[in-house]
Amino acid sequence: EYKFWNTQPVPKFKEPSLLQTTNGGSLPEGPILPDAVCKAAAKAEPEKLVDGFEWDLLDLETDDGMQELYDLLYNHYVEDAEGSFRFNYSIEFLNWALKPPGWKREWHIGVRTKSGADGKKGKLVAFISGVPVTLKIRQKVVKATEINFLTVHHKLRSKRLAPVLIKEVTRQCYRNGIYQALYTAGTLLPTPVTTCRYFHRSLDWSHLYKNGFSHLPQRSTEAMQVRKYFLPSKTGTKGLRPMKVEDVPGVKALLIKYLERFHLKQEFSDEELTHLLCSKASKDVVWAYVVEQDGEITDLVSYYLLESTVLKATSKSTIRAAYLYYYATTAAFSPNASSTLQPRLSSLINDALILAKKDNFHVFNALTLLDNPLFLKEQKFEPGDGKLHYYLFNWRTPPLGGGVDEKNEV
Ligand code: YNC
Ligand code: MG
Repeated sequence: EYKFWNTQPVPKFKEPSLLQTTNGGSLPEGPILPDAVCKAAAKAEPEKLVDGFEWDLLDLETDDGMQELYDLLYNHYVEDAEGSFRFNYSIEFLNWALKPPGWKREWHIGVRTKSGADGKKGKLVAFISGVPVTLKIRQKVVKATEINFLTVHHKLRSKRLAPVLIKEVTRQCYRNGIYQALYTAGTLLPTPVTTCRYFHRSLDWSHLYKNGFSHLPQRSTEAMQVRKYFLPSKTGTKGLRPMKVEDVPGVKALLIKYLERFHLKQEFSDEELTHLLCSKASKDVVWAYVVEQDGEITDLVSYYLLESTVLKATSKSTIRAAYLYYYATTAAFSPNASSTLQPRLSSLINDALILAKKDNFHVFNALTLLDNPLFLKEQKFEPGDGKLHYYLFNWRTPPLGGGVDEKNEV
């Protein structure tokens, strides 16, 4: 069990430090391995791959490089447990996600079959990526990497290539002076800092039903289901409009203040927030809206587009899903927040549903994080099968709370 992960600087399941609150455990919050130890461990060269394969840093500034990565993920990236759907990250999405301010080519790591006698590059068969991120974990600010898009070609599965990729991205982080990482996975590994459940809100129930994503509940009819998820064509919040670059300072102040209550969050510069919410790169990937009242930004809501391929469809079919992304509202800071936050958020999310429906999204997804449990039920989100575990690499902290195991369970 966990032959690889047991060798890595991650907390063991149920180690004393994680029970700090109950037994006053002795291990301190912070790095598991000191920076100097990591630095010394980082060799100058990557581990040698088995015969027939070689390392290659992808060039994601060229269309060919992007297309190659897109094709690998399209055919081999994350599927649901039944193998009915597979994420279809668009080239625009990958361009946005993998090249935020400060991105490094050394963190776009590919494995290829060896180039032929003609010198032509071999086929891309595996990938792992990292992007720079500044985290605030409780009171500590930590420069880290966000690891994502770990993929191994179906034919090379269960051959222990994943640990080799993880060790290589770790080496590349250590050599760049980064000793911590954040990552999420549907797979349970030692040891999540929190676990969230996915919730889904149908926007086009008929499409979801036809493609095997939604089921017809007993004692319901197709017409009843469609009616249940009906949405008006106009949004309700006064002053709601698309976010502009000029809104960045106001949105940043609002978002930072809103996120204060949570134990794990990202910190961003103006440049980073612009990239994430309203840049050339985020166009056709992220939809961000603000509410402006008397020249002040009082609310933010955003979502991103991620399609899934319907694998069991007879003809090419996709599900266009909106994923709830950053949001914030001044209602959270009001002295009577306990009564104003819930209704404000619920109407803000209802507007997001209306806007997404207009843009032909089929479903709206959200996790049980932030204040989401306050509106999920009222806005007709239903729990899915999937869970998402959040992990920190080389950082020890007591469980962060939130997620499915706590008050956030809906
Ligand atoms: C996973 N998702 O437990 P043990 S999420 C991490 N994340 O190790 P093999 C994973 N580890 O148990 P396969 C993992 N899935 O023996 C499996 N593992 O200790 C562990 N799927 O390796 C597993 N993408 O090569 C086991 O397995 C070992 O051929 C087995 O490859 C796995 O991006 C995988 O779901 C996931 O392409 C690549 O199944 C493959 O099965 C695949 O024999 C479809 O590996 C796509 C998919 C995962 C999406 C993601 C986050 C990845 C985080 C990686 C960890 C980063 C650590 C921080 C590094 C930077 C440090 C600094 C600073
Ligand atoms: Mg393998």
